[in-house]
Amino acid sequence: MSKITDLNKIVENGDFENVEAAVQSCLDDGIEPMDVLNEGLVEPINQLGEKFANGDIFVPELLIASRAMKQGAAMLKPLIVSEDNPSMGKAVFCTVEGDMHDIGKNLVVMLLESAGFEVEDLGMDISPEAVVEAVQNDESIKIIGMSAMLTTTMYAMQETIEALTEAGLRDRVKIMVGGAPVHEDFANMIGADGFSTNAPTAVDLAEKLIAQ
Ligand code: B12
Repeated sequence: MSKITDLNKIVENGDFENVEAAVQSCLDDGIEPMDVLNEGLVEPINQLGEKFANGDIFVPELLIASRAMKQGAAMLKPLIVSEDNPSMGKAVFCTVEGDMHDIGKNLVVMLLESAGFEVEDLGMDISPEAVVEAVQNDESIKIIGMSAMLTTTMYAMQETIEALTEAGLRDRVKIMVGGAPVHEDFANMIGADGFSTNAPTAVDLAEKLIAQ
């Protein structure tokens, strides 16, 4: 079995005690940190998503696998995010109110940081008011990124944009949105400035928005 397959199994089983050793073993074999992240850690989460959708596994299994994935990703972060990148600009990111999915958001944040953006990560289940407060408190914030993974919580993005408009802050920032249920028509409908489907294209989008 390859080292990546070993790591896949460890994440799938939520075996957080062994995840760091398995990540290290991949790195020792010369596998690039980004490949360890995508193929070793994210891929098993995607596969578990299919099993979850089919009713073959349930929330607890997803939760423990997610924890193992996050532990491995935390170990890779210093290898992916360079500290001495020139600043491309400041962004604030969150998963919207009511939503506890943060794996995708964390990946986008990690790649933005590696591309030279400074990112304030507010976390998950973040209210529109908290986003408004973060923008009010820091004039250097140029981009807001919002993630939603549930069809029920994606409308919290719209509420957040409305709250920013009411606070007179909408024109000061560019707003990008993403997450599995989010699509371009929805992004346009709620008045976002951009949308993308994955972390690398999210970086391209942020660079485009900051240049506008
Ligand atoms: C892991 C997971 C969980 C974990 C989350 C752990 C965590 N800390 O994140 C836990 C167990 C907590 C969970 C809970 C629930 N979940 Co869940 N979960 C998933 C699962 C399997 C994977 C999500 C994931 O991490 N994918 C991997 C990452 C890398 O991909 P991603 O999130 O899509 O992110 C990428 C892009 O979307 C994009 N992106 C993401 N954010 C942003 C932001 C910006 C600005 C941009 C530009 C791009 C961008 O870039 C990312 C990187 O490439 C999905 C299935 C799926 N196929 O998505 C279900 C899924 C999202 N969950 C679902 C459900 C139903 C639930 C629960 C309601 C289950 C329950 N009965 O309790 C709860 C809800 C809890 C809540 N209030 O949020 C459904 C949603 C259905 C729907 N239509 O709304 C899904 C689709 C599963 C399914 N098929 O039924 N879940």
